[in-house]
Amino acid sequence: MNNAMNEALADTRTPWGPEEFETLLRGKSTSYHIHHPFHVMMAEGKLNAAQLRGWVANRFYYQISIPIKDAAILSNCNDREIRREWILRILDHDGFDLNGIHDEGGIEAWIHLGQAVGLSRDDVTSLRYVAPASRFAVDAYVNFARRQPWQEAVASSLTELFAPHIHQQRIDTWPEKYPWVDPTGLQYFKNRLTQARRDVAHGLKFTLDYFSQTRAMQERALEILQFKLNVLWALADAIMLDQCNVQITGPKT
Ligand code: AHQ
Repeated sequence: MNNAMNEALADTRTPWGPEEFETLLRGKSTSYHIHHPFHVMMAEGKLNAAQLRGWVANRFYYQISIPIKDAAILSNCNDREIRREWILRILDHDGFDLNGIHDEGGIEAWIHLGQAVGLSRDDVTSLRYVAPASRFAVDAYVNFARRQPWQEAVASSLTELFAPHIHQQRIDTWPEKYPWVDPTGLQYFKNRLTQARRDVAHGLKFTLDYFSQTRAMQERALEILQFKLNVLWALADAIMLDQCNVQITGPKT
């Protein structure tokens, strides 16, 4: 356990009750990237085809980094019960063949989203269209999970408290705003509606319990959530800058 965590454990102030702590966590929804100008433009149908393609191509780097992030948490976590739950997140993204059940996984579904908006598989998987600042934002999240105590990395995943809203918004708006997009590409967002809710049920229960040992630890959990909200906001900044300056015409290598 690092020094910051030890100091937080020593705090003698009365912690917030679970309801108040959860309300404070959920109150950070105002910083969620659904409010970012780029996502507002997307929901309003104001992105052109190249900008929508650019978003899908850039976000692929986030998608392939999630299982790496989750594997970092597993490698730091000495609690078998937590690992039994957390490993499901890797299977959700990488897919699996288990006891005759095949699941292509979310990374493959995101490649299909790329094809649905007119990118080739290679356009997406080559990462040639991922802006440097997009990589920087995503790498900050993966390195946080590698270096911080696994309990803190669990708390950082709680931006997914707000994810069902943005997934549903895309499912609801793209068919009308972007009718040229093959609707089967939206399957990724549909899958996340249930997966995110399962993830949040587990991550929130753990966070409300573990970080309620002291008020300082609860304040640390809010700080961690704000860090991850900033990661998502910075990723949207990167994509917006990338897509407002340069259309997808040439590789970024
Ligand atoms: O597709 C997303 C996803 O698989 C995850 C995992 C989770 C995490 O571990 O941090 N967060 C997350 C998110 C996904 N999609 C984002 C979006 O806007 O499509 C939202 C993001 C999140 O809210 O953290």
